[in-house]
Amino acid sequence: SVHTRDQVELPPPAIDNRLTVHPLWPEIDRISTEQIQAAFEGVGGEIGWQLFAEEGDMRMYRRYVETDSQSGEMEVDGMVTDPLKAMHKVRGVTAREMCHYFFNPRYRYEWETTLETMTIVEEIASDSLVFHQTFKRIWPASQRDALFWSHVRQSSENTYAVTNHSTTNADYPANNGACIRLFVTVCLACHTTYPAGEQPTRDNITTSIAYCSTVNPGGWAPAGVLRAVYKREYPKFLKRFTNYVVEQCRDKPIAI
Ligand code: 18C
Repeated sequence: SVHTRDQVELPPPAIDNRLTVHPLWPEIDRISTEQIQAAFEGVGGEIGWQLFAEEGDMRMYRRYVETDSQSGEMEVDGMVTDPLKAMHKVRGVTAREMCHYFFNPRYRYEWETTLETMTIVEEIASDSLVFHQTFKRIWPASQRDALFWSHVRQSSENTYAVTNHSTTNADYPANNGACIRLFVTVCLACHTTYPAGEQPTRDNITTSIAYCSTVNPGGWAPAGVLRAVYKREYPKFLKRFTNYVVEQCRDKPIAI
């Protein structure tokens, strides 16, 4: 069959064989499966989720969690590691397209406003990469960096997800220079629907998005500043990213 260059690079519908023989495969598979399941669970039945941003179809919830910076145990007046859960609905783009733009490093600088630098540390497979990123510094805290694997997969029909999770690499040691290493677990899970009996088109598809994120700042950061930053940055990210994907897809053939 004939593929355009762009179609070949879309998230593959099945796990890439090169991933399943990589040392990180068991961890990538386990954490991705857990994260995708949790992303679709919603906030309805669970206690402690607090709505903090709402705009159109977008809802953002957080849970207050503070942990001890040494042991990672829960603690009062510790380091802020509030989990975030966001729900959104976007018309005119598919789950696969959403995940393509989130996963593929070629587009990252176009929608990710917190970035200072991004390096591809390892290409594990077509569906899995390892990244090193540095972020813009927030006064008065030290600059942060992160090292994480990123994996995109189809999890069921019309459902794709990207999971990012911190890892280590001897060539990128933590806390050895200007940056403090932060730890991140992020999942963008997307599910596309369209009317039964119809073919999917830009005019009849809707994609539901669940974005979950837990960031451990990795060292001291003032709690008030940190909560103010994420309260501003998460809504900004999700609006900007989804608008970006809608714009990119507008005149392209649909990729379901
Ligand atoms: O998921 C997102 N992006 C992915 C691709 O980049 C990937 C990234 C994960 C890293 C998230 C951590 C970002 C920390 C940024 C800190 C600096 C922000 C500077 C902004 C000021 C201009 O999965 C989208 C990610 C959207 C990020 C929203 C911000 C979350 C902030 C969480 C707290 C960070 C602690 C920083 C410590 C210093 C604070 C005083």
